[in-house]
Amino acid sequence: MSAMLLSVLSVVVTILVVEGAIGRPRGVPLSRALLYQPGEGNTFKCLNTVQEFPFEYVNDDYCDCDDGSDEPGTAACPNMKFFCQNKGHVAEDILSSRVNDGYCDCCDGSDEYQQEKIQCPNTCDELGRKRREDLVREKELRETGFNIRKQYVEEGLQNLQTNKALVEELEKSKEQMLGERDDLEGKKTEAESPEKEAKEKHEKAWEAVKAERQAARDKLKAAQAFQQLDRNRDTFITVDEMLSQSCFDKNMDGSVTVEEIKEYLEDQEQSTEDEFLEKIWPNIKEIYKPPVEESETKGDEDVSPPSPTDAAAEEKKAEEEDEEKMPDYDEETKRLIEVADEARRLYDEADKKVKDVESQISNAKKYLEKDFGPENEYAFLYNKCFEYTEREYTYKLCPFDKASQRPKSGGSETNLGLWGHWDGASDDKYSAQKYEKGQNCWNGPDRSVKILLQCGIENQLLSASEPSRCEYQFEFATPARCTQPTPEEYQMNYDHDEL
Ligand code: MAN
Repeated sequence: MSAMLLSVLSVVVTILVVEGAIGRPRGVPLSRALLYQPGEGNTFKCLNTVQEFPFEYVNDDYCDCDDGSDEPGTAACPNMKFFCQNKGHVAEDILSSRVNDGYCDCCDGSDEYQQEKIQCPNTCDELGRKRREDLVREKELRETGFNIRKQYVEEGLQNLQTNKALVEELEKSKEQMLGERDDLEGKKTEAESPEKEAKEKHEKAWEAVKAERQAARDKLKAAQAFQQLDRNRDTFITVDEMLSQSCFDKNMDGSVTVEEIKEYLEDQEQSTEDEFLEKIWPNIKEIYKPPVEESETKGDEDVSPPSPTDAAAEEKKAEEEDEEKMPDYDEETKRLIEVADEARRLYDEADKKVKDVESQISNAKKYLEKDFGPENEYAFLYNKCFEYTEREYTYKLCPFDKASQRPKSGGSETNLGLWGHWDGASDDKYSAQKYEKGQNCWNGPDRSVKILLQCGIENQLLSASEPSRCEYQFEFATPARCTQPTPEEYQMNYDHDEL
């Protein structure tokens, strides 16, 4: 072919492959346009290899350069990028394999330039308009959120200062309260000592009375037993008289023997009443049962109304019970008790005040110890809870405290985890939180939740899921997460370099 013809052809091909007024081959972004200018002698130098070809080889649908750079606008070279200009919307790179594959990838339709396969309408203006509207909305949302966040920061700072001042103030009051409590404790001890003494004196006297009564009752019982056992009324109790009483069957073999009786009778044949009261009764009083009278052996069918004897017995029993009750303290002891009661009341009151103030200090300190974000912007969420209900469960998040789950159908709440730490990536630590050490999962880990935070104009639990068994993930929107939209961020989006 003559040089003249070649040069004409080259111009024609160049015109064919170059698009736009700036003149660059199809599929090349503006930023790389200079690399696709015909070189000396109308050559193209492959971008990453030392190969060189006539410029008309660019986009001739045949892969010449080993790095594929000669085919930016066709599918000829594998794994290359095709640049869609997408005027009116956002430019993008697509895989070169998608060029002319019969599917519209670029909104400007430039990837399907062989129109016999498919005709792609240019939807960039429409998409661009929608996107710009979305961006305006997003920007507004971020601005609104950021303004709320500013209030949170202010409030967080105020709360921080208030709590700091509160702790100082409470610590001071606590000192004073401790002094007052010590004082009242001294007064209490002072009042309790005579009270204790007087009460003990009264109780001791009562113990003595009780012991005396018991002794008298015992003596009476002993005398009655003597009368019961002395069957022939000769003022002696003999071995024979005792032999008939089954309660003396010491070894419980069914018969009472002389030896058994003699053991109780201190080896004697008989005993006088005095001797019985003094020596024999202590031996038998635990096992002695009065002989059963004829009338008492009657069957159960005898259900006659209580006899006057029964009523008397009841009365006696009541009297005895009354006798068992300690009489009221004397007037002086009562006065001492009253004085001590009042001292105790005052002390308890002061003690309660100390405990209350301690609990307030501990709460305020807990607040101060928490990391509520770089500007305390998350402090606003402390002591608040948020819920999200899905198909099966209602999930609850109380930021900086705990997360839980309860079945919609009723039933108890499951602890999914307690506040652990901030859990975002190292360059964005405050973008996520971790709640951990929740209720153990059967045959699994302790339940835990990761909270992904996003900007929103309201504090809201947006979703809850369980990506892995007993490991949950919540999405939470909050103004605290909104950063100020920078002009650059939105500039870049509106004024695309290819527009
Ligand atoms: C409960 C819930 C579930 C969890 C299972 C694990 O049903 O806490 O979220 O997957 O226990 O056994």
